[in-house]
Amino acid sequence: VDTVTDDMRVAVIGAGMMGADHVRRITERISGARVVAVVDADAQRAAAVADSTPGAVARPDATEVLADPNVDALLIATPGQFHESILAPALERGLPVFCEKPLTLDAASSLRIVELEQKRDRPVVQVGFMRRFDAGFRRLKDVADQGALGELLLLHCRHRNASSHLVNSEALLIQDSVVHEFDIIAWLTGSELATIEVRKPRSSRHAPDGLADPQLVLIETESGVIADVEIFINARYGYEVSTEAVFEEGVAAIGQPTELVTRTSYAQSMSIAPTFVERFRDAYDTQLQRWVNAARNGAIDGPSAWDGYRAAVACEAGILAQASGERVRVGAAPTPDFYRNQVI
Ligand code: ISE
Repeated sequence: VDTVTDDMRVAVIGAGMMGADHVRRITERISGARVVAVVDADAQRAAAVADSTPGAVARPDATEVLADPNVDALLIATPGQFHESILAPALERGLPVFCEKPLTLDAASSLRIVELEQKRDRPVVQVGFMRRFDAGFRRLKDVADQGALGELLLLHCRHRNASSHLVNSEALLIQDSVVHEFDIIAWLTGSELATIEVRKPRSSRHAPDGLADPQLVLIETESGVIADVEIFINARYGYEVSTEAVFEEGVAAIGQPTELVTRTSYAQSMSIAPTFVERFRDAYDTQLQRWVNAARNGAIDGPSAWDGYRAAVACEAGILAQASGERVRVGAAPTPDFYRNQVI
């Protein structure tokens, strides 16, 4: 940490939508950390973010910040295909890391990361599955854990984006978007995922070439819960992540856009978030504050690289299911003890 301000000095790698949002969050909304470097291959983008962040400099690549003794921690917000090449040297150096999802794009590279991490004395990589910090998802998890409505049987999940220009392939739809459901369903049910099947209805005319949108992903857990996930990333009307959970003695629903209801001109309307940045803003804040607090002590307080690995295994199965139309088994390795006492 900075001996004068006592702040953890963070280098943010990737200055796109999420990277820039995290820089603002660290600078303006949470405590105990400040951004000292912003790295992006696009020099203008890095400069634009660094210039509006007191004390931060722009850098063209991660090599320098990885070796800089004045950098205490990393936040990785580049696209997933670049994560491994930053995570590996960060782990060698033992830097605390917050890594946006997905950890990596496939199971083999995620496995390499968790193997490298296990050479350290405890987990140091926290993965950005921010839904686990969302008030609604946490309440749903409490209902499931406390058994107030009996056993959980079914989940109906909707995941809609108004439009998504970055997700433009079948695989990326799974790795970038459905990866959240793989994580949250395993977390909510406290069970490993067992099988995945993907069905494609007729596609929207707003879907990009080569991508069927929407798609229906059916996920069965080892505990026998079935989740149907509608993923629709060109839904046009706004951003919606909502879930209805069916229990033996009732249902519980979260994520309905009810924050602001207006009545005017003989009509009633509710505001809907335009993107995940607004919808999950509080969850992102809580997630990062908890990471900063933990990382200052060399620990994590949230989803681990193992959760990232498990999600990567599910993504591989999901991509196979998407291409084949078959129901595909998800075969993650058993959780090592190293990752067992992570309670989130
Ligand atoms: C994006 O990368 C996210 O992580 C969002 O949460 C998700 O809703 C969106 O579909 C992804 O593209």
